[in-house]
Amino acid sequence: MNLKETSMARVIGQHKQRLELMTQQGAKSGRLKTSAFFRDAEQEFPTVGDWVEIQEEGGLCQILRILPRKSVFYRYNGATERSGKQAVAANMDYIWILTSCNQDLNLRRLERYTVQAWDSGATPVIVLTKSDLAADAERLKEQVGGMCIGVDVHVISSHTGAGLDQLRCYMTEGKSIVLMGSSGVGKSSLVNALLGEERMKVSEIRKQDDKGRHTTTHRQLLMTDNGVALMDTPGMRTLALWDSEAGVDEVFGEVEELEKQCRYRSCTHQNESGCAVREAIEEGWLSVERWKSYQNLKKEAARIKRIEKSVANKNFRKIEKAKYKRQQKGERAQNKNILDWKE
Ligand SMILES: Nc1nc2c(ncn2[C@@H]2O[C@H](COP(=O)(O)OP(=O)(O)OP(=O)(O)O)[C@@H](O)[C@H]2O)c(=O)[nH]1
Ligand SMILES: [Mg+2]
Ligand SMILES: [Zn+2]
Repeated sequence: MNLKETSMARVIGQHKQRLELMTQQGAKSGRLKTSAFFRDAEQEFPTVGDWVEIQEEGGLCQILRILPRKSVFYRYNGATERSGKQAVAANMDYIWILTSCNQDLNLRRLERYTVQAWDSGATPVIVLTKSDLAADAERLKEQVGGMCIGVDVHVISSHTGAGLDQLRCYMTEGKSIVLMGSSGVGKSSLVNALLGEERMKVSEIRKQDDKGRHTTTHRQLLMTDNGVALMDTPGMRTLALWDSEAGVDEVFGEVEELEKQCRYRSCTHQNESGCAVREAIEEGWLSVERWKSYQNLKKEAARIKRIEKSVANKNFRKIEKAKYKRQQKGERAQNKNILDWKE
């Protein structure tokens, strides 16, 4: 039995194997306890924002387990993750999806983020940054609002401070907020503006194409004076969805409703008569882009579901194999005992 005292800590940063923790005694380094995390292929690792149980040993914190999460933002990252999915942020209340007014507005990318955000269990909020550079920020806001029904949209500038008060409404004690969006949209600038100090490094975007320089390289959780956790993240190049069928339904509710109104249940929306989808497109209610985006994301969600199943099967087989091996070993040991007894 283990009688050493354990305590709770929050993961505030991640640097390969080493995790940065906020403990009751301040910031400390932590490592995963091997027997708790590396025996079972299905065991997930902690991510930034996670609450964990730790045990201190000679100044080093050993992480024993992840406490239950109230939300988790996953993305598909089959290239590096053993389970295919990567937990990017845990226990967030809000996911601020940033896009800048001076770049081409990419509604499809916003949809993708919003889908995945709804699926995480946190509430998505869209933040249009750099309003000081936009000729007509309000029109952009309308355009975005029309696409993301049920999601709050705010227009802000970290340089002039415009709109920041709207964001402070989300920042009540105990809340956790993660900032996401492409490199250069101004995530770190916004974190600094809200903290009132230059905590995160910021750098100029490239003149030739307005793209960012991937200045922030780690996810980092920072605390404000009034007890709010703000997470800065590196700009993601791509966001591949993970298990987001429910999120797709949430973001494309009106398209799903249309599909239900087609005359035929199995309508392919190609050239059947009484197709509500085609009608809506012809009448201008539904844009072709949004319809295509819906189909793409739906397909992608289904594909990921298949991958998820096959990963689960593979893990299941691995576990069964290990169980079988242990059983055999046990039997051998038992046989040996019998022999011992006979002798
Ligand atoms: N004009 C204007 N520029 C801004 C604003 N916010 C950020 N910027 C500029 O945009 C550039 C990129 O800002 P960052 O905060 O580094 O962007 P980021 O999203 O953190 O980028 P990565 O860390 O690379 O993902 C910098 O030159 C900022 O000064 C704003 O409100 N107005
Ligand atoms: Mg940054
Ligand atoms: Zn149809």
